[in-house]
This record gives sequence, C-alpha cells and structure tokens, in this order.
Amino acid sequence: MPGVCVIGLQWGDEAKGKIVDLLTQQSDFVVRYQGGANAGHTVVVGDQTYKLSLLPSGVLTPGVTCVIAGGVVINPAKAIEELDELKGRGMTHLDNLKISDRAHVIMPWHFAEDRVLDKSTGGEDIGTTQRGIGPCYRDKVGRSFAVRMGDLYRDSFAERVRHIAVAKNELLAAEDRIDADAVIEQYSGFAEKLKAHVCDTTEMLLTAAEEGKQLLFEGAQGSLLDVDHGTYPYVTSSNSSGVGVCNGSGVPAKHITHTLGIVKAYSTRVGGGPFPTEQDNEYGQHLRDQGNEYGTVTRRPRRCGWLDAVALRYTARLSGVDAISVMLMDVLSGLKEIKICTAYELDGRTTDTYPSHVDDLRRVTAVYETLPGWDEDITGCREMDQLPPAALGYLKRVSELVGAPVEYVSVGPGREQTIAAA
Ligand code: 2SA
Ligand code: MG
Repeated sequence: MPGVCVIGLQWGDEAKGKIVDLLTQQSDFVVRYQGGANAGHTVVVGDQTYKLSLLPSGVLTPGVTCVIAGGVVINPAKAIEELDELKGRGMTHLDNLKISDRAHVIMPWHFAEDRVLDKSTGGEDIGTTQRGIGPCYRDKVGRSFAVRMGDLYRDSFAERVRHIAVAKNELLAAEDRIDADAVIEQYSGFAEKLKAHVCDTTEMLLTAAEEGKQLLFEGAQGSLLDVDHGTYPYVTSSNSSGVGVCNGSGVPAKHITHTLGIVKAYSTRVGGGPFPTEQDNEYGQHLRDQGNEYGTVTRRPRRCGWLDAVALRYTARLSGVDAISVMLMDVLSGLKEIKICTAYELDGRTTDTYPSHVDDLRRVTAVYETLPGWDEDITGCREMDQLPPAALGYLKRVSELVGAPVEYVSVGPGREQTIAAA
C-alpha cells in the first residue's frame, strides 16, 4: 500500500495524531500537506506526551522521512521552537525533517490581519486560532505579497519584504506597522536555522511514490473545515478533507491506495459556525470533562455534542474513505444512553443530505436515534470481544450509518490502547 491517508472526518481534533503515530511504524515517509501551526496533535509515547502543532507527528519516529509539503503554511519561528524542544528531549534524528521550498511563509503582518479578518464575516466570528493561517493563504492565492520558503534564500528576499511592507503598512493599524529591516533580519536568522531542512519535496515525494515507497499523508483539522467543501465560511483556509492530499503534497491520486477516516465517537467544534448536534448541557459537559476537550493550541474549551452521521456520511464520501477509526470511545463510558443524529429536518422535510449553505445548516434540527450506553471502564480493552455489547452495538451502527467498516477503535491516549477491529 504505497499511499495511505489519514483524514479527520469532523471539525478536527479527532485524534488523528495517534493513528498517524501507529501507521508511521510501517511508513518510509510521513507527509503533512495543508494547514500550519493551527493544528494541535497530541501523541503519547510511553510516559511522554508530545504536543506538536506544525511538525508532522511522524517526526517522533527515527528512520522515517518527515515532510512538510508545499501546501503547508510555515511559521518558521514555530518550526524552530518545536525542533529545539524535541532536540532538548533527546531526539537526534531530526535531520529527517524536510520542508518544501514551495511552502508559503507566515509573516508578522499575517497575525495582525488574522485579528481583523476574523471579525469581518458580517456575522458570527470565525474564531480562528489567530496563527496567521488565513491571511497567509490569502496572500498565496493573491500572489503579489507572498513569500515562499525558497524566497528566504534568494538575493531578492530583502527587496521583496520592503515591497510588501510598503503596501501592507498602508492597510495596517499604526501599532501593527512593519519595520521591514527588522523583519528581514529576523527571517534571515530563521532561514539560516532551517536551511538544512529546506528542499524540493515535490520531486522527492514523486520519486518516492514511483519507487513504491510507503507514504503516509497526515491531514490536519477535519473535512468539515475544508475551505471548498466544509461549512464555509466557518472553515480553515486549506483543503483539510481528503481532496487536499494531492494538491498539497504534489503526489497524484494514482499513488493513493488507502484512505482512513478518523472519527471521534462524539462531535466537537472549536470556533464559530453551526453545529446541529451541539449539547450545551450536562451531556456536553460530560464529553468535555471526560475527553479533556480544550484546544491544544489555544486552550479554548471545545463545543461538544452527539455524533452527526449525516455529516460523517458526507465527509466519508468526500474524502473517499475505505475505512474508519473510531476514537475516544472511552469518553462515552458512563452515559446511560447515547444519541446519534441520523437525519436533519429542514423546512418540514427530513433529509440526509448535508446542506451546502451555512444558513441552511443553521436552520436544521437534528433527528436522533437513541442507543443504550455502558458503564464499564473500557480503557483496558485490547480486543473487540472485550468491549461491552452496548459499545459494540454503537460501533456497528456508526459503521452502517457512515458506510465504511471500522478498522481501529481507540479506548485511551496510549499507543497500546488501540484495538485493531478488522
Ligand atoms: P484558522 O486558524 O484560520 O485555521 O481557523 C479557522 C477555523 O478552523 C478551526 N481550526 C481548528 N479546529 C480544531 N482544531 C484545530 N487545531 C487546534 C486543536 C485548535 C485550538 O487541535 O485544538 O487549539 O484551538 C483547528 N485549527 C483551526 C478554527 O477553530 C476556526 O473555526
Ligand atoms: Mg487538534
């Protein structure tokens, strides 16, 4: 299986990092291809917890080449900070990290712009992570004010920053104005520190795919945050569903052989936007407390609710999943009954089609099916037949509704708390 993709099917935070970590053991390359330091991946290895936001989770495994491909937006300071932290914790294999020279760079003005643009939808705020992600992608598509990693090493870099600073300073508030010389000096320093990692990763990955190497594509955020196919405008600025793998990495679809959709056993959302199954009540609180549902990057409390099978069926089809992994199953333990949304009611009609306009998604009412819960602590289960019948019943129903078999079930954060279902 040369090309395996791990894609979140909800609004991110499905615990993709854990499955990536597992599959990394069988991979030659692990590739991040979209998003940036807005992601929050938590990986627990033995008694060590690693929280990564820009580097691929695969970076924790020696012997694997880790790639930050051209579709990612890079905050160089963050890349250096995360590399230094891992080095400080004894990792010596980090020259395995490759950063695309085509990847766009998050510049100081992008943070100021993120603050302003987040509040400029004309309605509810997007609630971005304030990491400059949207403004950087905006400049990428706009072309005139973009800086790519490869630009940092060109003689023209200083001139480019000065040109951009003139235009940006006309728009920025006085306190955010840019001192071009300071930016040039700071980013030249970053460039020097990252130099050994920067290369043409597209060429590298194409060659690897053609040679039949095992590639693992690690999605960030989730399919409902996809800029083209998600709950627009309450989305991130990249293709975070399965459709983004090819454009972000430069590896064509013919090399993708298996797509695994990652599903949290319930729903969470951080930031603004409609959330039909949200439970702003004791159930939501149970999920937040038991699942420690706080943003990895921003520490914001995540909004919590029941599983939404209408959304999941849509994102599973969109991302082309062959199978799903159901994560954080242990968080459901202790609930008397568990609900799954199986359809929406909109304007007096029942539908299982996911609305394409956010205003319609706001107006739907979730139609639920109620399943029995279980009381047992399942964190020690290592085989499917050790799970209580109600948990097995829940998994079976989720698989039917989503339309894909279950490949893994996770019952806790540890590497060993993962059950191979098939
Ligand atoms: P942005 O910053 O422009 O990408 O924000 C746009 C929307 O995308 C959401 N978003 C996320 N949702 C869940 N998890 C994310 N990563 C962090 C985490 C978030 C955190 O793992 O917890 O720490 O708060 C992530 N990144 C972006 C964001 O909430 C906006 O709705
Ligand atoms: Mg996360």
